[in-house]
Amino acid sequence: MDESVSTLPGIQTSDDDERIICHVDMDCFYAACERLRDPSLEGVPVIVGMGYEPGDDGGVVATASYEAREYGIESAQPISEALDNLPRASVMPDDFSGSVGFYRPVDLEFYRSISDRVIDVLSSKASAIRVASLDEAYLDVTDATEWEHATAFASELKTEVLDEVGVTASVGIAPTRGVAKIASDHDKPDGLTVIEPSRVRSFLEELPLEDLHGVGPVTASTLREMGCDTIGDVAELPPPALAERFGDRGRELAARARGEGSDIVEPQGDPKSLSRESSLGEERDDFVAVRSRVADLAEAVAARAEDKGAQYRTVGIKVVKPPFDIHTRERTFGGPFADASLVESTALELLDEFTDEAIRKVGVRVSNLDFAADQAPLETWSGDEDASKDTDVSMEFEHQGRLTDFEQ
Ligand code: DCP
Ligand code: MG
Repeated sequence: MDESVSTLPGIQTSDDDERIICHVDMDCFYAACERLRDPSLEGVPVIVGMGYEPGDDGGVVATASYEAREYGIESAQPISEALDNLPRASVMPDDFSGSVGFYRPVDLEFYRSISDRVIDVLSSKASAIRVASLDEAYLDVTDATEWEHATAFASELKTEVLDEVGVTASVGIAPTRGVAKIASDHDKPDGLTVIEPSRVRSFLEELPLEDLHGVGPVTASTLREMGCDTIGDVAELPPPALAERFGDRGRELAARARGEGSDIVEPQGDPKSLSRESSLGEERDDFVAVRSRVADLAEAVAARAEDKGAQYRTVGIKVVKPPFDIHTRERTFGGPFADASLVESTALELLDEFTDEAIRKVGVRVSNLDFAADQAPLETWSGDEDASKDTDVSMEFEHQGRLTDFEQ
């Protein structure tokens, strides 16, 4: 809980609620990258080998496309074994027919460049992102969606990654990182699985033991000896029995099997923006109350920026009108500053456009953050009309459920 917020009365932030965590994992990532470079590989078995040289049979399989997996080819398998299952194609992919595979050596630099582009897309959708590997990231999307819109949110995220980068992602949304990861894997490839808080236990119940993070073949066989066939069986075991068998790890397994786990997405590096938002109840039709809420949020955001030692150049607001129409407005100043009253007055001016409209949620954001520079003297930008501009980005948020770039 952010102290600077808890001290301000009347503000309920999403920190008080259950968080919405999204896990994104690209499908057969290295093979998907090879297909970007050579579209004729679309639809045919592709095998990417680590330590593999074209025409040779050394190295191991880094990944195989789903077509190749049907021939029993999987990550970490020696290339020589893969070649036994699926001989090397001697034709161009365009002339492909029959049971042959297209083998390619790993090109990490290229895959990294594709990964960066995917991460850029994902970053614009989340208030926090943790990149777990080249093809995998956790996103905190609590402020960007709501449970009832989570499926549409995930679907748009997938479409945007596909449109902008050209690769498919599987997405899982759940209240914890662990369950979100299981969810993204649940329906691969091109998967989309949303597990709302009330469904976590029933979702996990029937899944095989190996779906639980930290359970490999050895742990799975020990659990089977203890009478467990599913994750649900592990959740039912008395925790002391697990602790006796596995020590501290046993307690962790028990918690994971019950769907308990962290919902904190700890971002790498400095955030790109800081924002606070808040749902309105009774006061949604009372514009004086809406203004007062925005003023409180502005104060909270400025305090948070001060805590983090951040200055900002841009102040923005987000207004959500029923049922789910998101509008953002922002103003960028000529130099970085840190001034709570200017955040407040700017946010309130931007809000004026929505005077007396029904509003269900409001937010305030500062962006264009600067963590190093000393504060520029006020005169370098204040009152300088040319240096400040209103940016109307509402067009981006026209249709219902459209995601906002508000919480970058
Ligand atoms: N990788 C690797 N060696 C492994 C496993 C993976 O080099 N033993 C690389 C190749 C993968 C990438 O990491 O493309 C991502 O790993 P994943 O486990 O996510 O596997 P994929 O993305 O290939 O397939 P999936 O569709 O199952 O996610
Ligand atoms: Mg993957």
